[in-house]
Amino acid sequence: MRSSRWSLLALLACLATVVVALQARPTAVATPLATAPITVAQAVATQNGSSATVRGYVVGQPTATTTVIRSGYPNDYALALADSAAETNTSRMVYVQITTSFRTGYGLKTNPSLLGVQLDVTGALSAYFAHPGLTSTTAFARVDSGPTTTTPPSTTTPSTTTAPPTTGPTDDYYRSALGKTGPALKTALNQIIRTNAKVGYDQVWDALKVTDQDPANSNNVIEIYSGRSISKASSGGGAHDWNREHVWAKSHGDFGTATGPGTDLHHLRPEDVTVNSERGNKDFDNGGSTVADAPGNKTDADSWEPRDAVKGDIARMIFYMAVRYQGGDGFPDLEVDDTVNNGTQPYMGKLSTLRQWNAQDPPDDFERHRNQVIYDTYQHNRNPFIDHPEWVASIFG
Ligand SMILES: [Ca+2]
Ligand SMILES: [Ca+2]
Repeated sequence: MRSSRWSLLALLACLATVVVALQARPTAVATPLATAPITVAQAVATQNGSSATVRGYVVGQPTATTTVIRSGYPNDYALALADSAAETNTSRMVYVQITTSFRTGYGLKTNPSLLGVQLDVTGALSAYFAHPGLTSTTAFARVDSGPTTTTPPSTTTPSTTTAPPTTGPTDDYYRSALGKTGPALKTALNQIIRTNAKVGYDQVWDALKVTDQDPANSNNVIEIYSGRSISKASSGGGAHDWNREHVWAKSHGDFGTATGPGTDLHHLRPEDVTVNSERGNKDFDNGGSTVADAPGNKTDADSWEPRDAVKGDIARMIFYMAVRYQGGDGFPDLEVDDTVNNGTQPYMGKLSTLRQWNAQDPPDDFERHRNQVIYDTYQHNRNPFIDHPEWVASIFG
């Protein structure tokens, strides 16, 4: 045993040497440092999901695909970089997602004086706001503070804030709900989110092409259950076209496709026509057999279990609908209950399973981006449970 283990170690050591040698030969001669920053023009042209450090000037905050504002910043979530500090054409900008730990230092609401400053930002070259982007960012540095610094340039930053803000970026939006719990929180959130603008059912096609665009392929959307990336142009009624799935089944409350809950983008998603039909109006719960056209999903006679990556997304869509629709505005009062087989009643289950899914699959970038696009561009209301998943337990606990 001992000698065979040593032989294995020796073999691995040899392999490692060969691999290092193979890697070292081509790169040592001509390639610049792997960490050398690229230009914004290069970043715009290289939206393939790879990691890169992009050097550019801060030219504002993107709030929609073709909108970059230069004052009155709403939050610390995003900034735009360009190769020229005077750039105003959004097609020559890259939109940078500012991840949580960098918002205090690089968000424009907190740091408006960053406008015009040159930055190096490291992240993934993939779409943000349905626009060439740099997402899942892992490092920010001011270029004027030195090329190799890894510490924040505290001495060169003109400090206009005396204390770091302890508030979140959407606190203004949720102001009247903050600090509330249970039914009072639900009522306050309903008052905030029920004022949404509404889109017609025909407009949903075009909106989904933006809200659900594949971050890796701007010609495609991602189907919610199957997870497939499919051409935006393949929308329609054919067997494997994509169409408009009502995650809160429209028969549960019988609201149909009239403007209102039947066209509310917060729960409408692209899905394969055949899979959409298999899901039908089933409630959500664990269990069943695998769906042939959408592996990872399961179904039985009375329920549907989506793939793991969207379990929380589904739950938060259902909880949004229950809070947004409280009756009194011409639409049914939708509610979540702890059963399946709800049929045409204005209920959707199963509450205990949906709570679990919300906890096990927290909001991700795709979901947050989608919420922001609906807020910025279409309905001007938010899904509170994507911004505050902990509110599910407070209201539906
Ligand atoms: Ca998810
Ligand atoms: Ca309700």
